Amino acid sequence: MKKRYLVTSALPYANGPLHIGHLAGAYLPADIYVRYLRLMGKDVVFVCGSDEHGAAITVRARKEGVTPREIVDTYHAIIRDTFQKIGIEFDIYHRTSEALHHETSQDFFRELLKNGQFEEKESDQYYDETAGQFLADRYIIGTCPVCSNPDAYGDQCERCGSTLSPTQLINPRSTLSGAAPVMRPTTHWYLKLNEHEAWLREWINTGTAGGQTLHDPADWKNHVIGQCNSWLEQGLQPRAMTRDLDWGVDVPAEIPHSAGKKLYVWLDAPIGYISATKQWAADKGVAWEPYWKSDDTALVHFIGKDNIVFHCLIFPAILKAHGDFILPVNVPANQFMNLEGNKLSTSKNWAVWVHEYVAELPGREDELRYNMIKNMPEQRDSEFTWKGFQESTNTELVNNLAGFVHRVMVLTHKNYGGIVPAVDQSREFRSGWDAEQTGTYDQELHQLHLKLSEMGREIEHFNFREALRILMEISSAGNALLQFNEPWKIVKDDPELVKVVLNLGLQYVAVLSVASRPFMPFAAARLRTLLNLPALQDRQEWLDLLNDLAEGNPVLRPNHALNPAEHLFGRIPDELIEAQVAKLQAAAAAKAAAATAPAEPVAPRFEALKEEIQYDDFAQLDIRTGTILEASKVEKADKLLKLTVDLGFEQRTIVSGIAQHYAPEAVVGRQVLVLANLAPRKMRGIESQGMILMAEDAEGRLSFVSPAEGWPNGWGVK
Ligand code: B3M
Ligand code: ZN
Repeated sequence: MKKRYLVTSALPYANGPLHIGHLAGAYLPADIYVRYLRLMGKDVVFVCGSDEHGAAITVRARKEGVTPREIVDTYHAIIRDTFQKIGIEFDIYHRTSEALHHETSQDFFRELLKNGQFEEKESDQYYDETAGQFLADRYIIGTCPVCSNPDAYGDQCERCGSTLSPTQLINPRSTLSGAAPVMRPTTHWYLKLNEHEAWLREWINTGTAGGQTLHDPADWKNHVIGQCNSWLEQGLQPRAMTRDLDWGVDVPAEIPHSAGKKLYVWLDAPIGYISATKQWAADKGVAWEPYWKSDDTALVHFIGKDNIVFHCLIFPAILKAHGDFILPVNVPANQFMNLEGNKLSTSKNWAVWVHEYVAELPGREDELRYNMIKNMPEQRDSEFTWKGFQESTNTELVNNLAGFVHRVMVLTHKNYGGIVPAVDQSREFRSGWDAEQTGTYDQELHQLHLKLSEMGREIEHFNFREALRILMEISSAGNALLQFNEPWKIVKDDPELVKVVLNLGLQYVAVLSVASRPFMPFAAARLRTLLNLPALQDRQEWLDLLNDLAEGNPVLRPNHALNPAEHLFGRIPDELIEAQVAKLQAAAAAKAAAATAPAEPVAPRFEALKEEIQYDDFAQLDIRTGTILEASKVEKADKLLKLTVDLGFEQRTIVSGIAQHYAPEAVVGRQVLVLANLAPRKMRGIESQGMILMAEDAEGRLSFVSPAEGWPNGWGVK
């Protein structure tokens, strides 16, 4: 094992809530791994955050008739709270819209450019003349050349699953205006991925890079290596790392031709892991560099299978191209989880939403976690069913685990007043691990040690299903220990044997109270309370337990007083399951009905009218016609342009928040309306003498309001 760990989970797009597929794919496995590492006393940082850029966000904003900012603010908060409620414990949950992230990814861009990693290339891309903008792949729909679906997207056909490029679409049209897009030349920066192909191939297949062995490929999942190799076989092509968009991280302003260009979301998002680490370190007052630049750190990316090439080929190429960053030691991607016989689908509303689950089944977070881990799609796709959820809860958690814990606790209270009995360690009994075998106290502790180490090894190898199985095996063996020895029958005849069996049973429970924490942190905490043991603090308690068991030391000492017995889990009744299945079907049916209904034009969301004013209030505003003579970006303020405006009788300096909508060169010569009697104010050290009037729509787009062409400057607006 390494000294230090930096663990990441894929940054969820802040364009919708989380469903169980997300949870099972990239978050639960990471959470288990991290909790285990902490219990082993490792230095580990677990980072995640919202991915707030890219077409995923702007498409959603358009659909809802709100700004991208409103979308990311809403879903960032929902997602962050959902993680917290379901017990996914990041050290930091950051966001890619933070200034620190913009700066970090811009620095990466500069460094890559400086290192000669980019080529600037002109190409023709679809442009919507009505909307006045280049079209991201998602903004173009047309007929799929493979299956003739009339509504295929520029990057993918959702009906037949083909990966497409916009030029393959038949009769393409813009989703912005409905118009047929035209081809226009545009320049972008392309990462020369072809130059990284050779070392990536070697690294993926042998774990060696630059003559150094970095990992053992046998530890990587076959499907991960397989997907990488199928990409590598096709040959890596230079890939555009910038886009013509109005939402995202700006290409640094000092770079020529950067106006209106944003970083490609798959360049900025993974760098989000680094920004998050930086923020965490700054908050803690420690250095972030060791987590990203030191060979004794293990970097592990948890993701779903649709993100494999980005994390195993493109991001490593970016890290290498930058220089002095480490590469991931593993990318244990999961496959997909299906739901009740069908693919999980946001667009069809076929999903179990985690925020709804925690609201509707409060206190049952671990039951969901348990079922997800038991069915985790580690090597192949798996399936969630409500029936299966009910069964795993009722038979495994209630009957096996909770039943065992309750029986030992109740028997100890009944016979020994809730005090751990002292035992004669030489007594033999029937072992819970094998009905045919006699056991001794020492042997049982030894067996617990073996099982606990086995669990740890499985977790270290990302075999979480297997680790959970062993956890339940310990509980089953505890039950068998009671069943085979029947302490309730012999308490009169052989009290010494009863003491041994109950004392041991309690040691099992104590082991479970530590070993269950990575999987079911809430139940683990309840177990600690039942046993009257201190809450786990992630201070190497798993490691200490291993050492104690190896030395034959019981965890609970004789005379330790327990708390009253309580049920650890409650049964899931049929009604609850039936209601959830009905809800799922109703939601999907409603969605399907809405999709086939004739499309209603989306009513724009107009702002509410402001309070009524009198003419005199208006007459106080002195609005004049003017022309912009000069324009430049304001340093370190990505929203501001500094303008010189001619008002006919004088020239004014005006700082205007339009930089994200207009490049400086595009506004020079524009005729505008100026609020000329607004009190001057300083912005970024520049005195702004007035305000340019702009129209703003629901998406936050801005437009100049101009007088008729050729109108003279300096005249009033009434
Ligand atoms: N936002 C894509 C996804 O949710 C994504 C991952 C970014 S990880 C750097 O599939
Ligand atoms: Zn198709």
